[in-house]
Amino acid sequence: MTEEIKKTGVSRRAMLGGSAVAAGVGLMGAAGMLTTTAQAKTGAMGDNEVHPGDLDEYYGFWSGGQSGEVRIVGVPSMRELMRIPVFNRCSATGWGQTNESIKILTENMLPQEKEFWKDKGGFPMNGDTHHPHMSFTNGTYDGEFIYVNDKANTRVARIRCDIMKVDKIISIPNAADIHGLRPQKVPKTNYLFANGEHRVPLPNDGTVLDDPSKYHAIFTGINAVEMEVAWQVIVDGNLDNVDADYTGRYAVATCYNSEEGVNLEQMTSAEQDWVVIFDIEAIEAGVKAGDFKVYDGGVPVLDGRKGSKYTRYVPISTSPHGVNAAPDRKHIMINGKLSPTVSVLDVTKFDALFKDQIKPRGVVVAEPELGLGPLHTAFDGRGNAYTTLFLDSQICKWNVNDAIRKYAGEDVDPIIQKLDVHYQPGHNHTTMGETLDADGKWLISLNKFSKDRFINCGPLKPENDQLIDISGDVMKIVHDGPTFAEPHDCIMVHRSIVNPLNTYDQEDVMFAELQAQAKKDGWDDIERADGVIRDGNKVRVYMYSAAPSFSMEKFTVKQGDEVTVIITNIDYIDDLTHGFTISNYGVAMEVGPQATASVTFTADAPGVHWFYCQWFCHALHMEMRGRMLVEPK
Ligand code: RUQ
Ligand code: CUA
Repeated sequence: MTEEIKKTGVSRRAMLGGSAVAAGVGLMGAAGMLTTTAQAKTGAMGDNEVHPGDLDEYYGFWSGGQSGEVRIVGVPSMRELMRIPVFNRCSATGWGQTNESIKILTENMLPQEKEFWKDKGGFPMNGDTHHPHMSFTNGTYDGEFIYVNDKANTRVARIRCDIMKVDKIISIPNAADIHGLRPQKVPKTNYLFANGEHRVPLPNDGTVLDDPSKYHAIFTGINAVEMEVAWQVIVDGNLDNVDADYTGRYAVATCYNSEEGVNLEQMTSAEQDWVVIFDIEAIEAGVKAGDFKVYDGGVPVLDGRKGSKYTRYVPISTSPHGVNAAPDRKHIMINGKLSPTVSVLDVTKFDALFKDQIKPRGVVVAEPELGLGPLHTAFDGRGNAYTTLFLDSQICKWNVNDAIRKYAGEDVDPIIQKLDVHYQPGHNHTTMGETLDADGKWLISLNKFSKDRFINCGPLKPENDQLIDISGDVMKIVHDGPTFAEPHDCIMVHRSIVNPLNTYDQEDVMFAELQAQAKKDGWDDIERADGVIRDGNKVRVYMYSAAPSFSMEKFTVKQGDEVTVIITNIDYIDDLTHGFTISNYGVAMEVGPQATASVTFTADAPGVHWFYCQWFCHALHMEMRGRMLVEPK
């Protein structure tokens, strides 16, 4: 037993200091380990090692930044487990190439976007993901969906957590460049709140150009169930980050450009910017009452500029950035960025603010000075907050109640510890910290610069995601995790909440269209669809795959035919993914166990073209191939 305790790292300090309960849990964990192998052996002070064969305790969902993807990272091991293509083109899975993914990428484009992309491949192939967030029920994660923004092309996507694939992508009309994105937390995620960061004319059709006074920033409420824009609100200034409260009634967004400037000097000239508080019920009532205009996309656009009943503007020192609702249900942190402060708003005062019973600044109940460049704040569920200090390259741990007492005039120092991180942190996150179940075990600091922390890979350096143990009284860095382009933000979700499938369900809606087509083409069961259907110059090639072969060893088409290959993987065991690549045709896709996938291309090049399975699936995987014979015209 002593040996086990040492391995899990239940330290003498944890045993003796403050938390007998924590030590008890640690011991239970150690005892449990003797009988179970496949469980997380971590969580005790300072030990993030997940031994070979053991599993992580948390799913981390990481934004992939300019790569346009979302990644799954095991926490605390910090092992990258999977990449989910979202707005990017993925060579491994065929995302952006299969008919199924192209449908998702294009079906909700705006008419003018369709027109713009018509001769450019049909849709953008880049994205800039910042903020992945899971759907909530009653203030905590429910394991259903991950939502993520695309700042580069003004879109929002949804990932299904049962298969870890995107099922919806929508374009946001009227707004420019979605940055802040947060789900409603209570009673459940009915809305996603999305900030259009940059101000543009409304409509942005060229009638207004170099006249910034006519530009607008747009706050969007998305119906998260249907994935449709429900309404939009015009605001003064621009919009940066957003969070929803724990009553379900309000959302709060930061504004860093109250000057409405278009260059750096103008944007930072005022001493005061603000946060905008949105009253969701009032907005819904305004929509019902018809108090809106319609521009692009046929969605109601309400006027939420100063003086509107839908919003309140709370002055905050210049250029606030992150917005973080605390798990105490009551406080929302506004991170100062150019001001060394975090402003603490009290949500229970918002009703009075909207009734004009108090002044806007009356909702501020603390404003501790923490250090230079506060960007984002995380929580441990024990009353402490952790704020990234970008310029100081530190995490500042502080006590929320002490900050409130100090603001009220008491002589207390809310700052508990400052920890150097490496370097320039943006977001930070705690395990379950954006929910009511914040458990205070781990903190991640997503550092923008890694400089000297890794061997030199050339002028472009990785970011550095540092894992920090916050389970004890003192923060301690336990791991440096290099990452590529650029995880602005992440969440860490206890693994008990996320339950993905091991194989696809053949009845899944995502296969419905292919199944209907197969029926029309004469097969009752797509699992047995095997043959070539010609329809003018359109050719549909059906086959199924079972390791190590495709049901079809060759098929023949004519040069110029539009060929659709539809493959069902009838293997039903875990981890048996096949693929379909046609050489020198730029065609490749993943076909997961029990999945059907399809790809369409024009058979321009005559001759013999081998197709092969590109996911190693069997000892005879190299032999899993066949020929496409293209007859010349
Ligand atoms: S926001 S740190 Cu999108 Cu801070 Cu990047
Ligand atoms: Cu099937 Cu490789």
